[in-house]
Amino acid sequence: MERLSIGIQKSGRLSEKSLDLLKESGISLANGNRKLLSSSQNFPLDAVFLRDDDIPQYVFDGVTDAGIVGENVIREKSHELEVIEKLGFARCRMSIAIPKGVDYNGVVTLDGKKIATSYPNILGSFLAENHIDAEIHVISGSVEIAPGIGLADAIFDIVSTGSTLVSNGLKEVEVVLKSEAVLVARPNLDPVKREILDKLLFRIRAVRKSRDNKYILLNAPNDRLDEIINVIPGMKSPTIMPLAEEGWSSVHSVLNENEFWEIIDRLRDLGAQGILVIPIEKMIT
Ligand code: PRT
Ligand code: ZN
Repeated sequence: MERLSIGIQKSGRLSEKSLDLLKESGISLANGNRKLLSSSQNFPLDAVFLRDDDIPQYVFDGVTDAGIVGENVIREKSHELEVIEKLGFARCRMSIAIPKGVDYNGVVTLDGKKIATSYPNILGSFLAENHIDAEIHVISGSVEIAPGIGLADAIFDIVSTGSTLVSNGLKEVEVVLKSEAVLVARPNLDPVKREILDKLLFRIRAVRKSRDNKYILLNAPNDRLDEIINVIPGMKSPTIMPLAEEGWSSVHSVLNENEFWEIIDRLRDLGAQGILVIPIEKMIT
């Protein structure tokens, strides 16, 4: 029986959310002790636990068939991998930052400067595209301290909240890349593995969709029913059932997380009562 192997970060910012996603997709992994490899008993998938930087190469070489890794790492390693799906977690940006007291007048400010980074390829392409001649100084950790100790004039690194930059006296001046975790696969997987990957993808999409949506139940006075239904987008159209109490109906539908509070407020204004909001476990549309 063919199985699909997938590279997962062994420990770090991606590990837990990657495993959660597989778990919510109904794929059990015996992973108590984080061995190198864990085989699922209920889905033809083997998880291989790796350093995130190694995942693109492993997938490219066919050591694993697929992987979950940050787009930033994929771009830096520049292998020909197929990005199957963006996964919506580990969001960050890759930016250039300079000491906060230094004036910035666009990318030309970087001409002739020394920039410290662990991502020389992404930075190199950005500088080349903008015809900037700067020196790239590769360091592997704690890039943010480089300007403070006189090692570089600027840095290029991952930014999330920006607090690391602030606490090192730096300001973000160019966002070069936005990144999030992605599911990647080797191009030209054999058809059986491709089929397993498609099944996995179908489940991942159902899980992600359900996370974005809530099931809503409410009681509506019949004379405002049309207005209330207009406010609720729903998957198709809402389910409406008469209540035992004369003149009232029960309305069931699905709401997107993003528009949730606004819609709830409008529903209350229209006289909706007994509003219940329930998480959706899986959503297949
Ligand atoms: O051991 P291994 O090599 O597997 O892990 P790692 O240490 O290389 O990576 P890890 O676990 O730190 O990050 C994995 C991936 O998470 C990265 O490749 C990014 O795609 C993503 N990610 C998301 C981040 C951040 N957010 C993040 N904030 N990776 C790193 N950071 C660091 C950043 O380097 C900087 O030092 O956090 C600091 C900035 O954070 P703020 O919030 O202060 O701006
Ligand atoms: Zn790493």
